[in-house]
Amino acid sequence: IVEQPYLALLRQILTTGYQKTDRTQTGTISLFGPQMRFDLSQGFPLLTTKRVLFGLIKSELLWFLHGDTNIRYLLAHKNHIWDEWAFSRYIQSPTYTGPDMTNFGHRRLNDPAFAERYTQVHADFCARILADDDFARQFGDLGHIYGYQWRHWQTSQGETIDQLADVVNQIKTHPDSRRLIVTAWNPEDVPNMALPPCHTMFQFYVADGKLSCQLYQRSGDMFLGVPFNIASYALLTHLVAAQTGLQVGEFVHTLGDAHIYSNHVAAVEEQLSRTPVAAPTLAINPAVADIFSYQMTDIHVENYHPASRIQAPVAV
Ligand code: DHF
Ligand code: TMP
Repeated sequence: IVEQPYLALLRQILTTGYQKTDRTQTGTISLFGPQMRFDLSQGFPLLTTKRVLFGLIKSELLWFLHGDTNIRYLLAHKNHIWDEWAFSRYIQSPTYTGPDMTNFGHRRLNDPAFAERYTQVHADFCARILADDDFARQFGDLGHIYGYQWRHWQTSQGETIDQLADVVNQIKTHPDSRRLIVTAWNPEDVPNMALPPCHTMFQFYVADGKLSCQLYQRSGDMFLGVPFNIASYALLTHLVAAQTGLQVGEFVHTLGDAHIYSNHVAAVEEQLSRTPVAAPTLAINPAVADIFSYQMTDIHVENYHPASRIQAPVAV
């Protein structure tokens, strides 16, 4: 069962994790430095113990690959997973004159009247990002996050490094290289990001005609973010393998602070009570010329038979 390492880590954190306070004031149980390994030849690691919306993972990864950091592209694909971090910048700006949205992450959970106001202001915000170019430029952008660092890393000499194009070329020309690395963690630039990168750096490895990838993730929200991160890097590994004429090997997922938020514990217990089934498979259009040209319709999961969704609030 492909998702077994994920389920085992959830159990391990529940039983042996440390109680920790955190930036979002939610509270977590957490362990440091665990590792999960997924053999991509055994199936695509999209969880079956809850439905994970693959369309959101696909559009987020294509957004990174395009070097885009503006949520407008995500909204155009009905993807709202990054809204809160753009919204939070907007409501703190002088331009915003609507009802007080301070601390909206917690208040929308505890105060139904506020939640209703938030829903309206948030919907208006998204509609305006889509409709108004200037507004989108000003408030849709999350700053120098993944897409920017992967494709447009700025050097001290004023040059731009396309880390992703470089690494794909290196895999083709020097598959034995031990320097097949892409990093999103740019210490100088961290203050210019809506959220400092959680998936901070990844490395490729080629052996026996197979491409493997290891990710170092400094901070992992085990219930919400990590299922996305696993599927996203598995998909990236498949795309890079397709572009370099390799088969897929393993995805190795190493985490720093791996945590379950206190308000996700019941959801995690529900998920762990379920029995996983066979993983789906991935189908990619083989005719796409380069890693940057994939469109939504070029990528599909097949034979995905998950249990029902389990929803839980994201900590802002
Ligand atoms: N902050 C926190 N606290 N946790 C995160 O996982 C996280 N992830 C971010 C940005 N900030 C974060 C980007 N990735 C969801 C999944 C991934 C993600 C952000 C949010 C999420 O809420 N997933 C829901 C469905 C969302 C929907 O339907 O719109 C899920 O049930 O998987
Ligand atoms: P932090 O910056 O205080 O670590 O908060 C970031 C939170 O977001 C933390 O719970 C980890 C989570 N996260 C993921 O798990 N995966 C992701 O891809 C992103 C962007 C965030």
